[in-house]
Amino acid sequence: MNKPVDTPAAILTGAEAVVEMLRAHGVEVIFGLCGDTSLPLYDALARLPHGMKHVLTRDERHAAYMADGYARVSGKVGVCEGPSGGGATYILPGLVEANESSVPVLGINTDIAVSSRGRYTLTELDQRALMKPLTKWNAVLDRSADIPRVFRAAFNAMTTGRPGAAHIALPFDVQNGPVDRAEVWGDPSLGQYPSRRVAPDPFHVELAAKLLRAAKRPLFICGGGPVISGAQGELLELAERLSAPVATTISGQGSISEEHPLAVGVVGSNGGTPETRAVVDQADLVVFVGCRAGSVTTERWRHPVPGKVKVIHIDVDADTIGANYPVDVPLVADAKLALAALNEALDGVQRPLDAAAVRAAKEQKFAKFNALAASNDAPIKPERVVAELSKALDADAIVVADPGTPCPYLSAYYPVRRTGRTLFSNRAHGALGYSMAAAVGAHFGRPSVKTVAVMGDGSFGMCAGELETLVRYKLPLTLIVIRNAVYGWIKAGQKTGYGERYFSVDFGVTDHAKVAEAFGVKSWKVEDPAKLHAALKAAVSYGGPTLVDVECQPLHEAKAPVSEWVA
Ligand SMILES: Cc1ncc(C[n+]2csc(CCOP(=O)(O)OP(=O)(O)O)c2C)c(N)n1
Repeated sequence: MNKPVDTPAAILTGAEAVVEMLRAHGVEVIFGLCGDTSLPLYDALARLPHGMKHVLTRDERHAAYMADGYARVSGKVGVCEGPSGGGATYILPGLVEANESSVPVLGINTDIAVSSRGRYTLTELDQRALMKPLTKWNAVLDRSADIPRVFRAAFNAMTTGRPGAAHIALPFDVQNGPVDRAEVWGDPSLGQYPSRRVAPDPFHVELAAKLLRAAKRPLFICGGGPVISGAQGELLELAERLSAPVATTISGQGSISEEHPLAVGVVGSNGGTPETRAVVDQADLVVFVGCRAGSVTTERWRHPVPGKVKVIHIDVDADTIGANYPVDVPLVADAKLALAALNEALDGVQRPLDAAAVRAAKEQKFAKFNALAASNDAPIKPERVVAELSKALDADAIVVADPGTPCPYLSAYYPVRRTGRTLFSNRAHGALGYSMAAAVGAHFGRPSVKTVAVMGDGSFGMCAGELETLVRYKLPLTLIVIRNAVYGWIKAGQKTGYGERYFSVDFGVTDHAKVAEAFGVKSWKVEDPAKLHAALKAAVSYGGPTLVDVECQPLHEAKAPVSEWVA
Protein backbone atom coordinates (compact mmCIF):
# COMPACT_ATOMS: atom_id res chain seq x y z
CA MET A 1 0.00 0.00 0.00
CA ASN A 2 1.27 3.48 -0.85
CA LYS A 3 1.47 5.77 2.18
CA PRO A 4 0.56 9.46 1.87
CA VAL A 5 3.43 11.90 1.28
CA ASP A 6 5.07 13.15 4.39
CA THR A 7 2.98 16.15 5.37
CA PRO A 8 2.86 16.81 9.08
CA ALA A 9 -0.88 17.39 9.44
CA ALA A 10 -3.04 14.55 10.81
CA ILE A 11 -6.02 16.09 9.05
CA LEU A 12 -5.96 16.77 5.30
CA THR A 13 -8.41 18.88 3.33
CA GLY A 14 -10.65 16.96 0.93
CA ALA A 15 -8.72 18.33 -2.04
CA GLU A 16 -5.42 17.23 -0.50
CA ALA A 17 -6.87 13.80 0.14
CA VAL A 18 -7.94 13.54 -3.53
CA VAL A 19 -4.39 14.31 -4.65
CA GLU A 20 -3.02 11.75 -2.19
CA MET A 21 -5.51 9.10 -3.31
CA LEU A 22 -4.53 9.54 -6.96
CA ARG A 23 -0.86 9.29 -6.06
CA ALA A 24 -1.51 6.24 -3.88
CA HIS A 25 -2.95 4.46 -6.94
CA GLY A 26 0.12 5.18 -9.03
CA VAL A 27 -1.32 8.02 -11.13
CA GLU A 28 1.39 9.87 -13.05
CA VAL A 29 -0.52 12.28 -15.24
CA ILE A 30 -3.85 14.12 -15.05
CA PHE A 31 -5.47 15.74 -18.08
CA GLY A 32 -7.85 18.56 -17.31
CA LEU A 33 -9.27 22.03 -17.55
CA CYS A 34 -9.76 24.49 -14.71
CA GLY A 35 -12.96 26.04 -13.35
CA ASP A 36 -14.33 28.01 -10.40
CA THR A 37 -15.42 24.90 -8.53
CA SER A 38 -11.98 23.34 -9.02
CA LEU A 39 -9.98 26.05 -7.24
CA PRO A 40 -9.33 24.03 -4.02
CA LEU A 41 -8.24 20.98 -6.06
CA TYR A 42 -5.89 23.05 -8.20
CA ASP A 43 -4.47 24.68 -5.08
CA ALA A 44 -3.77 21.26 -3.54
CA LEU A 45 -2.12 20.16 -6.79
CA ALA A 46 0.00 23.32 -6.67
CA ARG A 47 1.06 22.89 -3.03
CA LEU A 48 1.67 19.16 -2.51
CA PRO A 49 4.86 17.35 -3.58
CA HIS A 50 2.92 14.62 -5.41
CA GLY A 51 5.10 14.25 -8.52
CA MET A 52 2.11 13.97 -10.88
CA LYS A 53 2.01 15.97 -14.11
CA HIS A 54 -1.06 18.06 -14.90
CA VAL A 55 -1.71 18.60 -18.61
CA LEU A 56 -3.92 21.62 -19.17
CA THR A 57 -6.23 21.05 -22.14
CA ARG A 58 -8.43 23.37 -24.18
CA ASP A 59 -11.60 21.28 -24.02
CA GLU A 60 -12.77 18.70 -21.45
CA ARG A 61 -13.74 16.33 -24.29
CA HIS A 62 -10.10 16.20 -25.22
CA ALA A 63 -8.99 15.80 -21.61
CA ALA A 64 -11.07 12.62 -21.48
CA TYR A 65 -9.82 11.42 -24.89
CA MET A 66 -6.25 12.05 -23.72
CA ALA A 67 -6.86 9.97 -20.59
CA ASP A 68 -8.32 7.27 -22.84
CA GLY A 69 -5.33 7.27 -25.23
CA TYR A 70 -2.96 7.25 -22.25
CA ALA A 71 -4.74 4.26 -20.69
CA ARG A 72 -4.89 2.31 -23.95
CA VAL A 73 -1.14 2.31 -24.49
CA SER A 74 0.19 2.41 -20.92
CA GLY A 75 -1.90 -0.30 -19.27
CA LYS A 76 -2.64 2.17 -16.48
CA VAL A 77 -5.76 4.06 -15.46
CA GLY A 78 -6.16 7.37 -17.30
CA VAL A 79 -7.33 10.33 -15.24
CA CYS A 80 -9.11 13.47 -16.43
CA GLU A 81 -10.77 16.31 -14.59
CA GLY A 82 -12.97 19.31 -15.23
CA PRO A 83 -15.28 21.71 -13.45
CA SER A 84 -19.03 21.63 -12.80
CA GLY A 85 -21.85 22.13 -15.33
CA GLY A 86 -20.34 22.44 -18.82
CA GLY A 87 -17.18 20.77 -17.58
CA ALA A 88 -19.22 17.67 -16.81
CA THR A 89 -21.25 17.69 -20.03
CA TYR A 90 -18.07 18.23 -22.06
CA ILE A 91 -16.04 15.51 -20.34
CA LEU A 92 -18.80 12.96 -20.88
CA PRO A 93 -18.09 11.87 -24.51
CA GLY A 94 -14.63 10.63 -23.57
CA LEU A 95 -15.92 8.72 -20.56
CA VAL A 96 -18.60 6.98 -22.61
CA GLU A 97 -16.14 5.98 -25.30
CA ALA A 98 -13.68 4.65 -22.72
CA ASN A 99 -16.36 2.79 -20.82
CA GLU A 100 -17.79 1.07 -23.87
CA SER A 101 -14.28 0.31 -25.15
CA SER A 102 -13.30 -1.32 -21.84
CA VAL A 103 -10.70 1.34 -21.08
CA PRO A 104 -10.28 2.40 -17.45
CA VAL A 105 -10.62 6.17 -17.27
CA LEU A 106 -11.43 8.10 -14.13
CA GLY A 107 -13.30 11.36 -14.72
CA ILE A 108 -13.44 13.83 -11.86
CA ASN A 109 -15.71 16.84 -12.08
CA THR A 110 -15.74 19.33 -9.30
CA ASP A 111 -19.19 20.59 -8.39
CA ILE A 112 -21.08 23.31 -6.63
CA ALA A 113 -21.03 23.06 -2.83
CA VAL A 114 -23.35 20.57 -1.14
CA SER A 115 -24.69 23.57 0.80
CA SER A 116 -25.67 25.32 -2.47
CA ARG A 117 -27.75 22.45 -3.89
CA GLY A 118 -31.29 23.18 -5.05
CA ARG A 119 -30.87 26.95 -5.00
CA TYR A 120 -30.54 27.67 -8.72
CA THR A 121 -26.80 27.89 -8.28
CA LEU A 122 -24.87 28.59 -11.47
CA THR A 123 -23.66 25.32 -13.09
CA GLU A 124 -25.78 23.08 -10.85
CA LEU A 125 -26.30 19.76 -12.57
CA ASP A 126 -27.25 16.27 -11.42
CA GLN A 127 -23.89 14.66 -12.14
CA ARG A 128 -24.98 11.40 -10.54
CA ALA A 129 -27.88 10.99 -12.97
CA LEU A 130 -25.82 12.25 -15.92
CA MET A 131 -22.98 9.79 -15.47
CA LYS A 132 -24.77 6.75 -14.07
CA PRO A 133 -25.90 5.13 -17.33
CA LEU A 134 -22.65 5.94 -19.10
CA THR A 135 -19.95 4.79 -16.70
CA LYS A 136 -19.19 1.52 -14.97
CA TRP A 137 -19.22 3.16 -11.56
CA ASN A 138 -19.97 6.68 -10.32
CA ALA A 139 -20.49 8.64 -7.15
CA VAL A 140 -21.23 12.15 -6.00
CA LEU A 141 -19.44 12.95 -2.77
CA ASP A 142 -21.52 14.49 -0.03
CA ARG A 143 -18.87 14.65 2.68
CA SER A 144 -15.10 14.81 2.79
CA ALA A 145 -14.65 11.75 5.01
CA ASP A 146 -15.91 9.53 2.16
CA ILE A 147 -13.13 10.56 -0.26
CA PRO A 148 -10.67 7.71 0.48
CA ARG A 149 -13.33 5.00 0.34
CA VAL A 150 -14.89 6.38 -2.84
CA PHE A 151 -11.57 6.65 -4.68
CA ARG A 152 -10.58 3.11 -3.65
CA ALA A 153 -13.92 1.82 -4.93
CA ALA A 154 -13.53 3.69 -8.21
CA PHE A 155 -10.06 2.23 -8.93
CA ASN A 156 -11.31 -1.21 -7.98
CA ALA A 157 -14.31 -0.95 -10.32
CA MET A 158 -12.26 0.39 -13.24
CA THR A 159 -9.60 -2.32 -13.28
CA THR A 160 -11.40 -5.52 -12.26
CA GLY A 161 -13.74 -7.59 -14.43
CA ARG A 162 -14.36 -5.80 -17.71
CA PRO A 163 -12.40 -2.54 -17.37
CA GLY A 164 -14.39 0.65 -17.70
CA ALA A 165 -14.78 4.30 -16.81
CA ALA A 166 -15.63 5.73 -13.41
CA HIS A 167 -16.80 9.19 -12.46
CA ILE A 168 -16.58 11.11 -9.22
CA ALA A 169 -18.27 14.45 -8.54
CA LEU A 170 -16.36 16.49 -6.01
CA PRO A 171 -18.34 19.40 -4.51
CA PHE A 172 -16.57 22.61 -3.59
CA ASP A 173 -17.15 22.34 0.16
CA VAL A 174 -16.19 18.64 0.15
CA GLN A 175 -12.79 19.75 -1.19
CA ASN A 176 -12.39 22.01 1.83
CA GLY A 177 -13.68 19.66 4.55
CA PRO A 178 -11.51 17.46 6.79
CA VAL A 179 -10.19 13.97 6.02
CA ASP A 180 -8.36 11.83 8.55
CA ARG A 181 -4.91 11.22 7.15
CA ALA A 182 -4.87 7.63 8.46
CA GLU A 183 -7.73 6.83 6.06
CA VAL A 184 -5.76 7.98 3.03
CA TRP A 185 -4.24 4.85 1.55
CA GLY A 186 -4.56 2.91 -1.68
CA ASP A 187 -3.34 -0.17 -3.51
CA PRO A 188 -1.21 0.87 -6.51
CA SER A 189 -1.90 -2.46 -8.23
CA LEU A 190 -5.45 -1.14 -8.78
CA GLY A 191 -3.98 1.64 -10.91
CA GLN A 192 -3.17 -0.90 -13.64
CA TYR A 193 -5.41 -3.24 -15.60
CA PRO A 194 -6.38 -5.98 -15.38
CA SER A 195 -5.62 -5.70 -11.68
CA ARG A 196 -7.31 -8.98 -10.71
CA ARG A 197 -7.68 -11.93 -13.08
CA VAL A 198 -10.51 -14.43 -13.17
CA ALA A 199 -9.65 -18.05 -14.09
CA PRO A 200 -11.93 -20.25 -16.25
CA ASP A 201 -14.00 -23.15 -14.96
CA PRO A 202 -11.89 -26.33 -15.55
CA PHE A 203 -15.04 -28.18 -16.67
CA HIS A 204 -15.54 -25.72 -19.53
CA VAL A 205 -11.82 -25.77 -20.35
CA GLU A 206 -12.04 -29.54 -20.90
CA LEU A 207 -15.12 -29.16 -23.11
CA ALA A 208 -13.42 -26.43 -25.14
CA ALA A 209 -10.26 -28.53 -25.54
CA LYS A 210 -12.39 -31.41 -26.82
CA LEU A 211 -14.01 -29.19 -29.44
CA LEU A 212 -10.67 -27.75 -30.50
CA ARG A 213 -9.22 -31.25 -30.89
CA ALA A 214 -12.13 -32.29 -33.09
CA ALA A 215 -12.28 -29.13 -35.21
CA LYS A 216 -10.90 -29.32 -38.75
CA ARG A 217 -10.71 -25.58 -39.40
CA PRO A 218 -10.75 -23.67 -36.12
CA LEU A 219 -10.48 -19.87 -36.27
CA PHE A 220 -9.82 -17.27 -33.59
CA ILE A 221 -11.63 -13.93 -33.77
CA CYS A 222 -10.04 -11.57 -31.27
CA GLY A 223 -11.65 -8.42 -29.95
CA GLY A 224 -9.93 -5.98 -27.63
CA GLY A 225 -9.72 -8.59 -24.85
CA PRO A 226 -6.37 -10.24 -25.67
CA VAL A 227 -4.51 -6.92 -25.83
CA ILE A 228 -6.19 -5.61 -22.66
CA SER A 229 -5.31 -8.83 -20.89
CA GLY A 230 -1.79 -9.10 -22.36
CA ALA A 231 -2.64 -12.55 -23.73
CA GLN A 232 -0.63 -12.31 -26.95
CA GLY A 233 1.89 -15.00 -25.96
CA GLU A 234 -0.79 -17.52 -24.95
CA LEU A 235 -2.80 -16.76 -28.10
CA LEU A 236 0.19 -17.33 -30.37
CA GLU A 237 1.06 -20.59 -28.63
CA LEU A 238 -2.49 -21.91 -29.01
CA ALA A 239 -2.90 -20.74 -32.61
CA GLU A 240 0.39 -22.35 -33.63
CA ARG A 241 -0.45 -25.53 -31.72
CA LEU A 242 -3.70 -25.84 -33.68
CA SER A 243 -2.44 -24.21 -36.88
CA ALA A 244 -5.52 -21.99 -36.59
CA PRO A 245 -5.85 -18.61 -38.32
CA VAL A 246 -6.20 -15.55 -36.08
CA ALA A 247 -8.51 -12.77 -37.23
CA THR A 248 -9.18 -9.61 -35.25
CA THR A 249 -11.63 -6.80 -34.88
CA ILE A 250 -10.28 -3.27 -35.18
CA SER A 251 -9.92 -3.08 -31.39
CA GLY A 252 -8.29 -6.51 -31.47
CA GLN A 253 -5.39 -5.41 -33.65
CA GLY A 254 -2.18 -6.07 -31.76
CA SER A 255 -3.41 -9.48 -30.54
CA ILE A 256 -0.97 -10.96 -33.06
CA SER A 257 1.61 -9.47 -35.40
CA GLU A 258 -0.07 -9.16 -38.78
CA GLU A 259 3.16 -10.41 -40.33
CA HIS A 260 2.64 -13.85 -38.73
CA PRO A 261 1.62 -16.51 -41.30
CA LEU A 262 -1.56 -17.32 -39.35
CA ALA A 263 -2.65 -13.67 -38.94
CA VAL A 264 -5.67 -12.92 -41.14
CA GLY A 265 -5.96 -9.22 -40.30
CA VAL A 266 -9.21 -7.39 -39.61
CA VAL A 267 -12.55 -8.97 -40.40
CA GLY A 268 -15.99 -7.38 -40.46
CA SER A 269 -17.84 -4.62 -42.24
CA ASN A 270 -15.31 -1.86 -41.47
CA GLY A 271 -11.77 -2.82 -42.48
CA GLY A 272 -12.65 -6.36 -43.54
CA THR A 273 -12.53 -7.36 -47.20
CA PRO A 274 -14.09 -10.19 -49.24
CA GLU A 275 -10.81 -12.09 -48.86
CA THR A 276 -10.76 -11.92 -45.05
CA ARG A 277 -14.47 -12.76 -44.96
CA ALA A 278 -13.76 -15.93 -46.95
CA VAL A 279 -11.41 -17.13 -44.18
CA VAL A 280 -14.21 -16.63 -41.63
CA ASP A 281 -16.67 -18.51 -43.82
CA GLN A 282 -14.31 -21.51 -44.10
CA ALA A 283 -14.14 -22.10 -40.34
CA ASP A 284 -15.98 -24.97 -38.67
CA LEU A 285 -15.24 -23.68 -35.16
CA VAL A 286 -14.88 -20.05 -34.12
CA VAL A 287 -13.25 -19.02 -30.86
CA PHE A 288 -14.30 -15.48 -29.96
CA VAL A 289 -11.67 -14.11 -27.58
CA GLY A 290 -12.53 -10.93 -25.66
CA CYS A 291 -14.88 -10.04 -28.47
CA ARG A 292 -18.57 -9.14 -28.29
CA ALA A 293 -19.36 -10.55 -31.75
CA GLY A 294 -21.09 -7.25 -32.52
CA SER A 295 -22.60 -5.93 -35.74
CA VAL A 296 -19.36 -4.64 -37.31
CA THR A 297 -17.19 -7.69 -36.58
CA THR A 298 -19.77 -10.16 -37.85
CA GLU A 299 -21.22 -8.03 -40.66
CA ARG A 300 -24.53 -7.96 -38.83
CA TRP A 301 -24.29 -11.56 -37.60
CA ARG A 302 -23.84 -13.04 -41.08
CA HIS A 303 -20.14 -14.03 -40.95
CA PRO A 304 -19.84 -16.45 -39.28
CA VAL A 305 -23.38 -17.74 -39.76
CA PRO A 306 -25.01 -18.36 -36.36
CA GLY A 307 -25.75 -22.03 -35.78
CA LYS A 308 -23.56 -23.17 -38.70
CA VAL A 309 -20.28 -23.16 -36.79
CA LYS A 310 -19.37 -24.37 -33.35
CA VAL A 311 -18.55 -21.50 -31.02
CA ILE A 312 -16.27 -21.18 -28.01
CA HIS A 313 -16.65 -17.77 -26.43
CA ILE A 314 -14.02 -16.43 -24.03
CA ASP A 315 -14.84 -13.20 -22.22
CA VAL A 316 -14.34 -11.77 -18.77
CA ASP A 317 -17.83 -10.27 -19.07
CA ALA A 318 -20.38 -13.09 -18.86
CA ASP A 319 -23.07 -10.85 -20.38
CA THR A 320 -21.44 -10.86 -23.82
CA ILE A 321 -21.33 -14.65 -24.06
CA GLY A 322 -24.29 -15.99 -25.97
CA ALA A 323 -25.69 -12.52 -26.66
CA ASN A 324 -25.40 -12.94 -30.43
CA TYR A 325 -24.36 -16.53 -31.19
CA PRO A 326 -25.42 -19.90 -29.85
CA VAL A 327 -22.39 -20.86 -27.80
CA ASP A 328 -21.13 -24.43 -27.45
CA VAL A 329 -18.65 -23.64 -24.70
CA PRO A 330 -18.66 -20.47 -22.56
CA LEU A 331 -15.40 -19.51 -20.87
CA VAL A 332 -16.01 -16.67 -18.45
CA ALA A 333 -12.46 -15.64 -17.73
CA ASP A 334 -9.57 -13.32 -18.30
CA ALA A 335 -8.28 -14.03 -21.85
CA LYS A 336 -4.71 -14.72 -20.72
CA LEU A 337 -5.77 -17.28 -18.12
CA ALA A 338 -8.33 -18.91 -20.43
CA LEU A 339 -5.87 -19.32 -23.29
CA ALA A 340 -3.17 -20.57 -20.91
CA ALA A 341 -5.61 -23.17 -19.57
CA LEU A 342 -6.46 -24.30 -23.11
CA ASN A 343 -2.76 -24.63 -23.93
CA GLU A 344 -2.32 -26.81 -20.88
CA ALA A 345 -5.36 -28.94 -21.72
CA LEU A 346 -4.05 -29.41 -25.26
CA ASP A 347 -0.53 -30.25 -24.18
CA GLY A 348 0.95 -32.66 -26.72
CA VAL A 349 -1.22 -31.43 -29.61
CA GLN A 350 0.96 -29.91 -32.33
CA ARG A 351 -0.51 -29.70 -35.80
CA PRO A 352 1.80 -28.96 -38.72
CA LEU A 353 1.61 -25.33 -39.79
CA ASP A 354 -0.73 -24.89 -42.73
CA ALA A 355 -1.16 -21.23 -43.54
CA ALA A 356 -1.86 -21.58 -47.27
CA ALA A 357 -5.43 -20.30 -47.11
CA VAL A 358 -4.45 -17.27 -45.03
CA ARG A 359 -1.50 -16.52 -47.30
CA ALA A 360 -3.69 -16.70 -50.41
CA ALA A 361 -6.31 -14.40 -48.85
CA LYS A 362 -3.70 -11.84 -47.85
CA GLU A 363 -1.95 -11.95 -51.21
CA GLN A 364 -5.23 -11.35 -53.03
CA LYS A 365 -6.24 -8.54 -50.70
CA PHE A 366 -2.90 -6.75 -50.89
CA ALA A 367 -2.55 -7.22 -54.67
CA LYS A 368 -5.66 -5.05 -55.11
CA PHE A 369 -4.47 -2.60 -52.49
CA ASN A 370 -0.95 -2.29 -53.90
CA ALA A 371 -2.27 -1.50 -57.38
CA LEU A 372 -4.25 1.44 -55.99
CA ALA A 373 -1.45 2.50 -53.64
CA ALA A 374 0.93 2.83 -56.60
CA SER A 375 -1.41 5.26 -58.33
CA ASN A 376 -0.08 8.73 -59.16
CA ASP A 377 -3.59 10.15 -59.43
CA ALA A 378 -4.51 13.42 -57.80
CA PRO A 379 -6.44 13.91 -55.60
CA ILE A 380 -4.31 11.35 -53.79
CA LYS A 381 -5.88 7.95 -53.19
CA PRO A 382 -6.31 6.91 -49.53
CA GLU A 383 -4.44 3.69 -50.38
CA ARG A 384 -1.38 5.78 -51.31
CA VAL A 385 -1.55 7.64 -47.99
CA VAL A 386 -1.64 4.38 -46.00
CA ALA A 387 1.20 2.83 -48.02
CA GLU A 388 3.41 5.91 -47.65
CA LEU A 389 2.65 6.17 -43.95
CA SER A 390 3.60 2.54 -43.30
CA LYS A 391 6.90 3.17 -45.09
CA ALA A 392 7.56 6.31 -43.05
CA LEU A 393 6.92 4.79 -39.62
CA ASP A 394 8.80 2.27 -37.48
CA ALA A 395 6.95 -0.87 -36.41
CA ASP A 396 6.63 0.39 -32.84
CA ALA A 397 5.03 3.73 -33.76
CA ILE A 398 1.53 4.42 -32.44
CA VAL A 399 -1.16 5.39 -34.94
CA VAL A 400 -4.57 6.69 -33.87
CA ALA A 401 -7.32 6.68 -36.49
CA ASP A 402 -10.47 8.79 -36.55
CA PRO A 403 -13.67 7.60 -38.19
CA GLY A 404 -14.25 8.40 -41.88
CA THR A 405 -11.48 7.49 -44.28
CA PRO A 406 -8.76 6.76 -41.66
CA CYS A 407 -10.40 3.93 -39.69
CA PRO A 408 -11.31 1.41 -42.41
CA TYR A 409 -8.23 2.12 -44.51
CA LEU A 410 -5.71 1.89 -41.69
CA SER A 411 -7.31 -1.10 -40.03
CA ALA A 412 -7.43 -3.00 -43.33
CA TYR A 413 -4.10 -2.07 -44.82
CA TYR A 414 -1.70 -0.54 -42.28
CA PRO A 415 0.43 -3.48 -41.16
CA VAL A 416 0.37 -3.89 -37.39
CA ARG A 417 3.75 -5.49 -37.01
CA ARG A 418 3.91 -5.58 -33.22
CA THR A 419 1.70 -7.11 -30.58
CA GLY A 420 0.18 -4.76 -28.03
CA ARG A 421 -1.57 -1.48 -28.72
CA THR A 422 0.03 0.36 -31.66
CA LEU A 423 -2.98 1.15 -33.88
CA PHE A 424 -6.28 2.16 -32.36
CA SER A 425 -9.52 3.93 -33.01
CA ASN A 426 -12.58 4.91 -30.97
CA ARG A 427 -14.76 2.03 -32.02
CA ALA A 428 -17.44 2.22 -29.33
CA HIS A 429 -19.13 5.45 -30.41
CA GLY A 430 -16.90 6.57 -33.25
CA ALA A 431 -17.17 10.27 -32.49
CA LEU A 432 -15.27 12.45 -34.95
CA GLY A 433 -12.41 14.44 -33.47
CA TYR A 434 -10.96 11.73 -31.21
CA SER A 435 -7.56 11.02 -32.69
CA MET A 436 -5.67 14.24 -31.98
CA ALA A 437 -6.37 14.20 -28.26
CA ALA A 438 -6.03 10.42 -27.95
CA ALA A 439 -2.63 10.74 -29.61
CA VAL A 440 -1.60 13.33 -27.02
CA GLY A 441 -2.55 10.89 -24.27
CA ALA A 442 -0.81 8.02 -26.03
CA HIS A 443 2.36 10.10 -26.22
CA PHE A 444 2.32 10.63 -22.46
CA GLY A 445 1.67 6.92 -22.01
CA ARG A 446 4.52 5.78 -24.26
CA PRO A 447 6.80 8.78 -24.84
CA SER A 448 9.67 6.78 -26.34
CA VAL A 449 7.87 6.04 -29.63
CA LYS A 450 6.49 8.20 -32.42
CA THR A 451 2.75 8.84 -32.25
CA VAL A 452 0.66 9.86 -35.26
CA ALA A 453 -3.02 10.85 -35.51
CA VAL A 454 -4.85 10.43 -38.81
CA MET A 455 -8.11 12.36 -39.20
CA GLY A 456 -10.59 13.52 -41.80
CA ASP A 457 -11.24 17.23 -42.24
CA GLY A 458 -14.57 16.67 -40.45
CA SER A 459 -12.64 15.49 -37.41
CA PHE A 460 -10.14 18.33 -37.71
CA GLY A 461 -13.03 20.80 -37.40
CA MET A 462 -14.00 19.19 -34.09
CA CYS A 463 -10.60 19.31 -32.41
CA ALA A 464 -8.54 22.13 -33.97
CA GLY A 465 -8.45 24.21 -30.79
CA GLU A 466 -6.32 21.56 -29.12
CA LEU A 467 -3.41 22.36 -31.47
CA GLU A 468 -2.38 24.97 -28.92
CA THR A 469 -1.83 22.21 -26.34
CA LEU A 470 0.48 20.34 -28.70
CA VAL A 471 2.51 23.49 -29.19
CA ARG A 472 2.58 24.48 -25.51
CA TYR A 473 3.95 21.07 -24.52
CA LYS A 474 6.15 20.86 -27.65
CA LEU A 475 4.78 17.38 -28.32
CA PRO A 476 6.53 15.50 -31.16
CA LEU A 477 3.24 14.30 -32.65
CA THR A 478 2.38 14.17 -36.32
CA LEU A 479 -1.17 14.88 -37.48
CA ILE A 480 -2.31 13.81 -40.91
CA VAL A 481 -5.47 15.41 -42.25
CA ILE A 482 -7.27 13.62 -45.07
CA ARG A 483 -8.74 16.66 -46.83
CA ASN A 484 -11.73 16.05 -49.08
CA ALA A 485 -14.14 18.84 -48.05
CA VAL A 486 -16.95 16.40 -47.35
CA TYR A 487 -18.39 14.19 -44.64
CA GLY A 488 -17.30 11.42 -46.97
CA TRP A 489 -18.47 8.42 -44.97
CA ILE A 490 -22.04 9.73 -45.01
CA LYS A 491 -21.87 10.74 -48.66
CA ALA A 492 -20.75 7.19 -49.46
CA GLY A 493 -23.84 5.93 -47.62
CA GLN A 494 -26.04 8.26 -49.68
CA LYS A 495 -24.35 7.00 -52.83
CA THR A 496 -24.80 3.29 -52.23
CA GLY A 497 -28.02 3.21 -50.22
CA TYR A 498 -29.98 6.27 -51.37
CA GLY A 499 -29.58 6.53 -55.13
CA GLU A 500 -26.85 9.19 -54.98
CA ARG A 501 -29.32 11.74 -53.56
CA TYR A 502 -26.60 13.78 -51.91
CA PHE A 503 -27.91 16.05 -49.19
CA SER A 504 -26.03 18.39 -46.88
CA VAL A 505 -22.76 16.51 -46.66
CA ASP A 506 -20.32 18.80 -48.52
CA PHE A 507 -18.45 21.60 -46.80
CA GLY A 508 -15.77 24.11 -47.80
CA VAL A 509 -12.06 23.56 -48.30
CA THR A 510 -9.89 24.53 -45.34
CA ASP A 511 -6.17 25.11 -45.57
CA HIS A 512 -5.33 22.98 -42.53
CA ALA A 513 -1.61 23.60 -42.92
CA LYS A 514 -2.16 27.34 -42.60
CA VAL A 515 -4.45 26.91 -39.60
CA ALA A 516 -1.88 24.70 -37.90
CA GLU A 517 0.93 27.13 -38.74
CA ALA A 518 -1.02 29.91 -37.06
CA PHE A 519 -0.93 27.81 -33.87
CA GLY A 520 2.82 27.27 -34.28
CA VAL A 521 2.68 23.74 -35.74
CA LYS A 522 5.17 22.97 -38.53
CA SER A 523 3.04 22.02 -41.52
CA TRP A 524 3.03 20.63 -45.04
CA LYS A 525 0.31 20.75 -47.68
CA VAL A 526 0.48 17.93 -50.20
CA GLU A 527 -1.51 17.73 -53.42
CA ASP A 528 1.01 15.87 -55.61
CA PRO A 529 1.34 12.17 -54.69
CA ALA A 530 5.01 12.25 -55.66
CA LYS A 531 5.66 14.69 -52.81
CA LEU A 532 3.80 12.75 -50.13
CA HIS A 533 6.62 10.47 -49.03
CA ALA A 534 9.11 13.29 -48.46
CA ALA A 535 6.55 15.35 -46.54
CA LEU A 536 5.60 12.44 -44.29
CA LYS A 537 9.24 11.54 -43.66
CA ALA A 538 10.10 15.12 -42.75
CA ALA A 539 7.03 15.46 -40.54
CA VAL A 540 7.56 12.27 -38.54
CA SER A 541 11.24 12.92 -37.96
CA TYR A 542 10.75 16.52 -36.76
CA GLY A 543 11.15 17.03 -33.02
CA GLY A 544 7.94 19.01 -32.40
CA PRO A 545 4.30 18.99 -33.49
CA THR A 546 3.73 18.62 -37.22
CA LEU A 547 0.75 18.44 -39.54
CA VAL A 548 0.47 17.12 -43.08
CA ASP A 549 -2.61 18.27 -44.97
CA VAL A 550 -3.23 15.78 -47.80
CA GLU A 551 -5.71 16.48 -50.56
CA CYS A 552 -7.43 13.12 -50.97
CA GLN A 553 -9.86 11.32 -53.17
CA PRO A 554 -13.28 11.66 -51.49
CA LEU A 555 -14.37 8.53 -49.68
CA HIS A 556 -17.52 8.03 -51.78
CA GLU A 557 -15.37 7.83 -54.91
CA ALA A 558 -12.75 5.51 -53.38
CA LYS A 559 -12.66 1.72 -53.07
CA ALA A 560 -12.97 1.68 -49.29
CA PRO A 561 -12.82 -1.61 -47.38
CA VAL A 562 -16.40 -1.23 -46.17
CA SER A 563 -18.55 -4.21 -47.05
CA GLU A 564 -21.87 -2.39 -47.49
CA TRP A 565 -20.37 -0.20 -50.18
CA VAL A 566 -18.46 -3.00 -51.88
CA ALA A 567 -21.68 -5.02 -52.18
C1 LIG B 1 -19.48 13.44 -33.40
C2 LIG B 1 -19.92 12.74 -34.64
N1 LIG B 1 -20.89 13.25 -35.40
C3 LIG B 1 -21.27 12.61 -36.53
C4 LIG B 1 -20.72 11.42 -36.88
C5 LIG B 1 -21.23 10.66 -38.09
N2 LIG B 1 -20.15 10.49 -39.07
C6 LIG B 1 -19.46 9.34 -39.20
S1 LIG B 1 -18.29 9.42 -40.36
C7 LIG B 1 -18.72 11.00 -40.76
C8 LIG B 1 -18.01 11.75 -41.84
C9 LIG B 1 -16.58 11.98 -41.53
O1 LIG B 1 -16.11 13.05 -42.27
P1 LIG B 1 -14.59 13.39 -42.34
O2 LIG B 1 -14.03 13.48 -40.98
O3 LIG B 1 -14.40 14.59 -43.20
O4 LIG B 1 -13.95 12.11 -43.00
P2 LIG B 1 -14.29 11.44 -44.42
O5 LIG B 1 -15.43 10.50 -44.18
O6 LIG B 1 -14.64 12.52 -45.38
O7 LIG B 1 -13.04 10.75 -44.76
C10 LIG B 1 -19.76 11.46 -39.96
C11 LIG B 1 -20.38 12.81 -40.04
C12 LIG B 1 -19.72 10.91 -36.03
N3 LIG B 1 -19.12 9.76 -36.27
N4 LIG B 1 -19.32 11.61 -34.94
